[in-house]
Amino acid sequence: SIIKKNSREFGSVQSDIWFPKVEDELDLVDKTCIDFVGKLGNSYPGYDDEKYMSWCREVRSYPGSVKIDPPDVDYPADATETWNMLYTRLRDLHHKHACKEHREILKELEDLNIYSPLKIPQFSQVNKFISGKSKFKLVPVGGMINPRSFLYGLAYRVFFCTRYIRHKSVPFYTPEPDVVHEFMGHVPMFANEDFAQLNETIGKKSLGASDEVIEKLSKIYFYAVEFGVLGDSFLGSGYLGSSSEFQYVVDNKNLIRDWNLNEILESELVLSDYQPIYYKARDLLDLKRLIIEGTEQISGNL
Ligand code: TIH
Ligand code: FE2
Repeated sequence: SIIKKNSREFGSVQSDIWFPKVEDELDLVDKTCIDFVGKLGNSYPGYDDEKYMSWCREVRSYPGSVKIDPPDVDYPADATETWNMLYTRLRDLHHKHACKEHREILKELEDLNIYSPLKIPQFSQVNKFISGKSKFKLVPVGGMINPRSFLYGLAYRVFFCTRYIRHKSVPFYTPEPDVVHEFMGHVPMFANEDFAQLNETIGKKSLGASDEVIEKLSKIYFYAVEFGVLGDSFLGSGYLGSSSEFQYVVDNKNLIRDWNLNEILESELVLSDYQPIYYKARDLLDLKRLIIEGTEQISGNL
């Protein structure tokens, strides 16, 4: 189905670095992804499972566009089984520990039968739901896309999103984003307008920004959205989709510190293991305020 185009345009932003001035130009961004298969070689989970690897290659290669939803993915039985097993484990953790905004939307998605342990959600249905709530939409990419392009998407309320699933042999933690991470971690919060604004704020500051500012924005995004904590409940999509890291952070509250921009900007991102430190805000509005202030500070507008 053709999806509604948003009316954002950023033609007045001045920079020598190319960036999309209107939403359609998001189709022209560099879609280069981290090559985890190349990096890990035969220790990549599923490396010897030829059927799985060729299925993943095909799903990854679909050229996504902001103009149209992709056709539904045909998930093999193995994939749905992995989803079912992880969904069942995660749902329990979510009920107990996820922040209330996330929990409420997950319930709504289940009531509408968009989410179920029995089938992996499809972009067509999810986009209809979240675009009706916050105008955010998912656009498919082949893996963990480079940070600049990823942030450019957020400025237009576009979330570049993967569609393959981790291999069944190593299900509880993966360094790579996949449908479990996206749908159990990220997607529900896009139905929340404050969260949408928080993401859009980070995205707008990235348009035509220097590499240095992109790196700082990526760190803010990472510690807020991927691994953030709200008071004593949990928001970060990085662990909300990983049953092992979710349990780990719940059991290790001593690792959670108050939000500290300077510390965050000095830290190195950990992409392939549990986080050594997590940062918390009081609640979602507090986090949004911290993001607005933080992003203004680093892009020199304060
Ligand atoms: N580690 C996460 C998981 O197992 O679901 C995946 C990712 C977190 C952050 C980026 S990808
Ligand atoms: Fe993510």
